Amino acid sequence: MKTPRRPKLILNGFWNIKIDYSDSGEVEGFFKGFESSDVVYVPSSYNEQNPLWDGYAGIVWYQRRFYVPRDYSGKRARMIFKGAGYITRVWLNGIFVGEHEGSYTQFKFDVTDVIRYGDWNLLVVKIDNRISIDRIPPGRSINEVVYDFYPYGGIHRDVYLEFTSQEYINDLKIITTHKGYLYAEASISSSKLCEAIFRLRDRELKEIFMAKAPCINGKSSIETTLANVVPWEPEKPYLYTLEVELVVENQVVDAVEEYIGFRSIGIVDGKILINDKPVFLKGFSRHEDYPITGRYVPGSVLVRDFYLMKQIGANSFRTSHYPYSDEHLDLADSFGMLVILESPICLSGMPSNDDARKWCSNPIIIEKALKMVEEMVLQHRNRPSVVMYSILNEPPTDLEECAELARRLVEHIKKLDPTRPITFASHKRANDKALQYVDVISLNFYYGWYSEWGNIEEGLRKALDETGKIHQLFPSKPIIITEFGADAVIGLHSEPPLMWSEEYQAEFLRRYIEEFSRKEYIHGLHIWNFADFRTPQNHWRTMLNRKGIFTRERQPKLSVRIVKDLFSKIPTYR
Ligand code: BDP
Repeated sequence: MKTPRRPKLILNGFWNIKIDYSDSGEVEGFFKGFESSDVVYVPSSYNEQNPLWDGYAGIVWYQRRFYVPRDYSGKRARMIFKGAGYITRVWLNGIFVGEHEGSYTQFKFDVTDVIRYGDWNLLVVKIDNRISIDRIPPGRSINEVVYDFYPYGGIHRDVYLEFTSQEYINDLKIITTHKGYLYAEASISSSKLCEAIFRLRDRELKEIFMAKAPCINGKSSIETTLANVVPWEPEKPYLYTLEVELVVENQVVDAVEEYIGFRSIGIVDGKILINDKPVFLKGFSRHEDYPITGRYVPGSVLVRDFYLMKQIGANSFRTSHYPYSDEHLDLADSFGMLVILESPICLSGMPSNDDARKWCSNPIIIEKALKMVEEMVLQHRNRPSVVMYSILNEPPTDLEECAELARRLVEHIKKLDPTRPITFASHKRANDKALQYVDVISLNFYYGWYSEWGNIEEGLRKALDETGKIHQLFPSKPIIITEFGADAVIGLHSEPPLMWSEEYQAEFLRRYIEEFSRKEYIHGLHIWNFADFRTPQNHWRTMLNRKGIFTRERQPKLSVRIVKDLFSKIPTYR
């Protein structure tokens, strides 16, 4: 939900920071304000902003002062964090206002009664980014995590204060089809009689539809079917604006909006249908990763990423391995990307079956996992670009306990949003007990890299063989290859193509794309990865995971030309 008409105080910028190695800050009263001349920039992870903080995953305190003009008093004030973590605890003027767990979804605290109007305010934030087995995703220490990406911490995304009247619109839920069906529902906080005005505007902001609906039990909704809408398509991502105004006692007291697209998704006869047409998802699994800014990718870099993806002929990506920022997904909506939105539950390298069983059946973990997928769905469910949810990455779902966790996640999301198919990225092949629960099967393959190394043809044969077997087990479920790739260090060349050279990566991707795109039961190919990204330190990484076809700074490797040539021959609809 977008709120351009609401007044805001942006709290990005330079803050003070203090590292709290012994977690003594709460006892020592840091929340009332602490002494420190160290500086950190928001939004961005803290780790790379000072070499001394690199390699630290623990507790840090952030603080800043800000002035709130007197004009805002009498309004309702909420402080919004678009993404911070892993655990964020917040104090305003020494008073605790709330806590949130998880780094990749937004959270809000009502601070109306704590703000000093016409005065300076002190905001203190405690970030707890300790790595532990009971967190999502789990780990033991900074270099011993079950996932292959650097555990950045901090206030990664924007922070601001937003003001509304006492009566306001809490949330919007929108459902459309490419045939012009529109359902829009506003959740409303108001104890007074009220109504909402829904207005749909085209790209030129011309009003093409208007309806009013009363507030009933905290909601106001409309349902209609419009003639002659322009559908949202990957090749022509037409966006309309839906504005909703809240009217109390004949006054418009709040207004919000959403960019919406008319599009439908379906799974029929083993195919993925967008607007009733079978689609092929070609693109990447990505990361939000950039030098120095860490888990925050600046808008200008995102724009470059989208142009690069488009120029290669990609129409799709997966938000591996966590929900991406609103800016990132806004661009996906406007560039026509078909997005698989993935939860932060990444379990690639669970140390042992015993650990995995305990983790998957722990009621506290299950509750957290359900909450995290719920927050992800509620934040992004109105986006035309989001065409599928991925609940997990590489879970040990050959184990009953983990398959049961997958089943519960599917059940929970289906209740929140029955309109989108669900998948997860599987690596347990035919032993995976959770494939039965999902609409689309997603498989990750590294044969020819982690096994059959140096022998692409042998690896490819194995990958094709295993995929064929899974297709036979689930003939009505579309299959996507959500990861396949090989590391290449830019500038390393070799004839014949040897591992780690640009040639080996290019050859690996060429052969996988050629063979898999021929199979009629394969409906998508996502290369691992769009760009190189930072990982924990270990003996199988050269600081970065180098499976990007672009470097971390977004410069092309040899593969880019090969992939572009192959992707451009695969039509979006087929
Ligand atoms: C897969 C994981 C991904 C890794 C990749 C790799 O899903 O997060 O980065 O392997 O090893 O298993 O490159």
